[in-house]
Amino acid sequence: MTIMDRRNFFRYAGMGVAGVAVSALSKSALAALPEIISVDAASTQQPLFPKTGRPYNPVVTLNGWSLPWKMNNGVKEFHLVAEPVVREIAPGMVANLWGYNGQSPGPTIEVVEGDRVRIFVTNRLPERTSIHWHGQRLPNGMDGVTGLNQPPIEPGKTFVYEFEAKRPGTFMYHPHADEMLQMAMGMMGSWVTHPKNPSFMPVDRDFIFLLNAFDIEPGSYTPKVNTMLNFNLWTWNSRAFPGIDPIVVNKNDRVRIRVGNLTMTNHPIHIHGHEFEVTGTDGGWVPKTARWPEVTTDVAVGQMRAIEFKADELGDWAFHCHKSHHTMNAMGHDVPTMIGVKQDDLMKKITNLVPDYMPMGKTGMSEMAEMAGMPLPKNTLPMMAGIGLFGELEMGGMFTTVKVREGLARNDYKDPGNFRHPPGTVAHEVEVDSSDIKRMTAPNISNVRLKAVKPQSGHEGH
Ligand SMILES: [Cu+2]
Repeated sequence: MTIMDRRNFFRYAGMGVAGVAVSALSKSALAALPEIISVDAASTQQPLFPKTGRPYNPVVTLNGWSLPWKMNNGVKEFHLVAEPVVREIAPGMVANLWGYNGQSPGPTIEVVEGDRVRIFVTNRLPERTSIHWHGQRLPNGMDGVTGLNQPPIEPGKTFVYEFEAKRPGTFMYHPHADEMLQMAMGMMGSWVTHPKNPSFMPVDRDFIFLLNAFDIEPGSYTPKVNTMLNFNLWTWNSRAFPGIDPIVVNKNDRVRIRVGNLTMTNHPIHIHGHEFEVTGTDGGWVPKTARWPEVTTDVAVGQMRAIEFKADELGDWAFHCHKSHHTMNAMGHDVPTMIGVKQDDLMKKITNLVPDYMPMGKTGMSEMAEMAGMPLPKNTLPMMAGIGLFGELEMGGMFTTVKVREGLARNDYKDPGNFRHPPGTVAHEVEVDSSDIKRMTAPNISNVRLKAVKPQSGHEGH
C-alpha cells in the first residue's frame, strides 16, 4: 500500500479553476474555492483522519481514498471534478473511464452527522452532468436530478451543492444526467456520514466499496456504454481480481464492510469462515433485535449493505460475489462448452481459420487458467487468475480475501502475504487403494407402503 504521494495529491492544485464560470458565487468566493485534490494510484490509500471539524473513525476505501476538505466558517467544503480518467482494472489492463478527481470511482466523502457540507462540482467532461446524493435527506433542489431538481452542469461549468448531513449512515453519489452512459463509464463514489457520537456502534476496521461493472471488449480500452445486462468485467471500485486489495484485519477485530451496488444486477456477497449480520442499509442502521446471522447477503441494484462480524478465525478467507460468472474476467464470456470433446485435431483446423479461437478445455475451464503460454489479446484479463499458496486460484472479477492475522498494528492495512497454516490443518491427499472402495446402494424405499391418513370426519364442510 502506498501512502498518498504528496506530489500526486496536489497534482492539480496549481491548475486552479481559471476560466471556469461559477454562476452561484461571487469573484471573491471563487478565489476561495477548495483546491482540486487528485490521486492517480489504484491501490488502497491510508484512512483520512480528520484534522479539522468533529472527530470520527474514518473508513478505508478498498482500492480508493477519501477526499480532504477545507473548513470555511464552519462549513465543510469539498471539490469534485467530473473528468475522463485512466483506471487500472488489474495489472495488465487499463480502461478509459469517466470519474472524479483522477479516479473511478471518485473519492469517498466523509462527514459527521449535523455537518454543514458544501460541494463544488466542476464538469470537465465533454457533456453535461449532475450529482445525485443517493439516500440523503436534503432540500429538493440539492437532490441532483437534471431537469427535475436543477439545470444540467454544462461542460466547463462549476455548480455548488449545499446541505446539512442530517442522517448518519452509508450513501453513494452518482450522476443523474445521461445516467446510463455516465455510470457505464464509471462515474460514482461512496459517502459516509459518521455518527455525532464516535462511540456509537464502534468497529475496529471499517471498509467501504461499490460494486460496478463494465463491458470492455478484449483489446479495447473504452466501455461499451449501451450494454444493459451482459457486462464482461465485474468489479469492486472499478478493480477486478487479482487487482482487488485484500481486506486486512487483526484477529478479534470487529469488522464492518459497507457495500453499495451500482451495477444493473444483484450480487449475493459471501464470506468464508465467519458469520456476519447486516447492521445497516442506505436507509439507516438496523436495530439489534431485527438482525439475523448470514454468510451471504444479496445486495440489490441501488442498495447499500453494511455487514459486521468478529474476525476470530485466522486465515485467508475468500470474500466474493456468489454468482460464479461474476468471479471471472472478460476472456471467460461467450466461451463454448467443450467438456468431453477431443479438441486436439479440431483446434488445429479451427485456428487455421480463426486465429483468435479459444475454446474451454476438454476437462473443464481450469485448463484455461493454465494456458500461461497462450497469447492473450492486448489489454484484457485472463478469465481466471491469481496465485495462492497452493497454486492457481482460478478466480477473477468480484473476489478478494479477508486476511485475519495476529498482532497487526491498529492502522496496518498492508497485505501480510499468504497465511501460514498450523501443522495438520490443511486438506491433503491420502494414500488409499481406490480399487478397494466399495459402493453401497441406498436402501430401497419404493416397497414401503405409505398409509394415507384421512382427516377425521366432521370437517367436510370446509
Ligand atoms: Cu455478482
